[in-house]
Order: sequence, then C-alpha cells, then structure tokens
Amino acid sequence: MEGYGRFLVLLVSALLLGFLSVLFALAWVFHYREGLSWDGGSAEFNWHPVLIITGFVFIQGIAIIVYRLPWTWKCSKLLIKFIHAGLNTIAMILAIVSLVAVFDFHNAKNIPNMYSLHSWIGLTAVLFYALQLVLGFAVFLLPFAPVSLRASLMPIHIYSGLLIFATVIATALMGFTEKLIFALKNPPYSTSPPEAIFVNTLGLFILVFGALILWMVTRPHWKRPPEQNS
Ligand code: ASC
Repeated sequence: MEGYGRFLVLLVSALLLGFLSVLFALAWVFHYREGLSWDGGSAEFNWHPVLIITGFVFIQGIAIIVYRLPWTWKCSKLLIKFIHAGLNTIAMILAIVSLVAVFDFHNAKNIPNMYSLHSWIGLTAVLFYALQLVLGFAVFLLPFAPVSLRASLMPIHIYSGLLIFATVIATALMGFTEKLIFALKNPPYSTSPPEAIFVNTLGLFILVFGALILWMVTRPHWKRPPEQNS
C-alpha cells in the first residue's frame, strides 16, 4: 500500500481524537454538569451529547473507514460490509436513544421542541441516516440487487454518507454553542469560564476528527484493492 505509514499516523490520530472526544463528553457531563440518569431532569438530557459523540460521531467515523484498513483487505468483502452495517446500526440506535432523552427532558420541563436550527438539521440528519442504512442494507448487503444497480447507487451512497457525517459534526458544534449559551449564566459564556474553554476544545477535537476521517476516505490510493472484492 502506497503511504501505509502516513495512513497509520492519520488513523491513530483520528482514533485518539475520537476516544478523547468521548472522554471529554463524559468529563463535561460528570465534572461540569449533573452527570447521567434517566429522571426527566438535566442528567437525562446529558445522555444526548454523550451518545451523539460516542455513536454518531466516533462510531460512525470508524464505520466510514473500515474498508480502508489495510489488514482487512484479506478478509471477505461481505464480512467488512457486515462490520460497516453493524457499526452504523449501533450508531443509529445510540442516536435514537439520545433523541428520546432530549424530547423526554423537554417534555418533563415544558421546554419547546424542534425550534432551533440545531434540532431541524439534527433530526433531518437522523432521518436521512436511517434511510441510508435501510437502502444500504437492501442494495449492498442483501444478495438481490443486480450489479448494475449497485454500481449506479454506490456514488450516491458514498456522497450521502459523507454529507450526513459532515452534517452531524456541524450539528454537534451548533449543539455545544446552544448548550453553553443556555447553561452558562453566572459566570456567562462571554467571560470564557473553564467549562466554556473545555467544551470549545471538545468542538475542535470533533471537527479535526471529522477532517481526518474525510481525508482518509477520499484518498483514491487508500481504497480497498478491487481484485479483493467479492
Ligand atoms: C457492492 C459491492 C461493490 C459495489 C459494486 C458496484 O455491493 O460489494 O464493490 O457494490 O459492485 O459499484
């Protein structure tokens, strides 16, 4: 593989950033916020950033690059497809639970739903992700679709997958901003208290994680070799 060393450096950097992002999300809710529980209060809301960052950012990012891991190239393509679909299914489940946590918290506290740009784009991303998962399963995993249909839908599958992933990251960044403006009152966000710096840093980690994943997955020379396809 051309540039194997460079690929490994990018991969390890992305995995470290992704892992650190999950740790930061947990540190945010446990150190600065109310922790995690399922009680209709703020600790229930806190599942939202934790599960989105774990599932919809980190696990989805790994799902995107599984075909590019050189040591999987000797495995059957079908096995890697199952891993890709399985990771995306786990991410979908975590995203749904994270949405239930938000709606449940809002309804318990009489906070309006679905008014912010974060909520519009975020819910749209989850709906398109579900569609992408069902279509991907039906066309590329089940053995029924003809190769011509697979070939014509593959560029759309790749484009929409990457668009959803980038949109999820943009939506997470909007969510951080929203939450910090809502939650930091005394001292306010505008005075850069430690929590603000911490969560801004988490936003930068997620952005760079996404940038690394998108770079790795768009380099043509790091594609799974076609002769290994099944
Ligand atoms: C698949 C698969 C591919 C593509 C190809 C069409 O299901 O394994 O490599 O679709 O057949 O682009």
